[in-house]
Amino acid sequence: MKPSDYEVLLNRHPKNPILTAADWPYPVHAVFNPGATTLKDGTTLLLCRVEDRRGISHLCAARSKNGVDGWEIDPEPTFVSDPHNYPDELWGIEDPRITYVYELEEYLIAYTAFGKAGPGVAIASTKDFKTFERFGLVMQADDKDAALFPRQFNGEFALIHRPSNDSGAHMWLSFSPDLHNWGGHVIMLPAHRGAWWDANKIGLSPPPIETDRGWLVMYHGVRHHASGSLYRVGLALFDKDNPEICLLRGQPWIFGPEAQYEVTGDVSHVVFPTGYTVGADGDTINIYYGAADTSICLATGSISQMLDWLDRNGTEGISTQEPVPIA
Ligand code: BMA
Repeated sequence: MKPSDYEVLLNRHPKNPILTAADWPYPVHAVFNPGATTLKDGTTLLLCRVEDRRGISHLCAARSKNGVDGWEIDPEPTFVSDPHNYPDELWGIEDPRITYVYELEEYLIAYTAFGKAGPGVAIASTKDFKTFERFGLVMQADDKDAALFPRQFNGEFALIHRPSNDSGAHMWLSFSPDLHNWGGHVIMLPAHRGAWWDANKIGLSPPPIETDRGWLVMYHGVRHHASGSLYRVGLALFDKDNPEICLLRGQPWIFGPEAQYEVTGDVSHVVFPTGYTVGADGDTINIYYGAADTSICLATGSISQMLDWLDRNGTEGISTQEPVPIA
């Protein structure tokens, strides 16, 4: 390692991109930003965001024994918007994040519903990724980048989400006794200000990762510059029993667009992780991400190495700066 080399936490799979529009069993424009989970029989399931050739997104399941190749993709869209009954889904559904909730013994999917008011957060549940029950819109527009925790806190479900409002675009936490009624809204992690890679606009990446030391949270930061937006990924750790408490926040980003399939595409310079699976050793983590809003990629890391990196590269506390409105 040269002195100038930085520590690599996520290693890109040599077969990237592992899924593209060309793999689909029906005509689509792009596939990206997949939710991910491991089914009971060990199969990796990706619930992919699929943008059709009108620009409207739906979700489609792809299953693989090894999580890398041999994908079996549903022959038709798996979960589509229902604008007749849910007008908030008029222009499609996007960016699903899957959480297996132990108390319910089912999967909850938090996704972006795109309607006339803008993007909002909706929830659906499923046991088999074949039939789905909708809870409808739970966070009004403008809000996205949401996922549920797999456990309850003091008898309540908890949702991470990212409203954009006069106070900025920060990560928030909300709580609910029944998944329908939400309250107790608090800022979980504010965007930095100024020149930081995660200044002004941040959002959750995959759902929170449960570790012995607390909730490991990957989040994206959006740097706006003259030629567009640059999406990179950072790390933070939150208290196991009270996820409002940020224990450590990494200073540098850990993963950014570098490969050709990340720097060119429909939206260049975007890496956008939305799902993960954990290997049988309990430490290997497979991160599934959208590359340039065009394809689906895989990068692999180690949870213990990420925690160790946070010890060396993180600062304590929620933020060194107060959030301010975005100009
Ligand atoms: C975000 C979301 C993602 C998208 C990203 C980059 O706001 O809409 O779906 O991947 O922008 O375009």
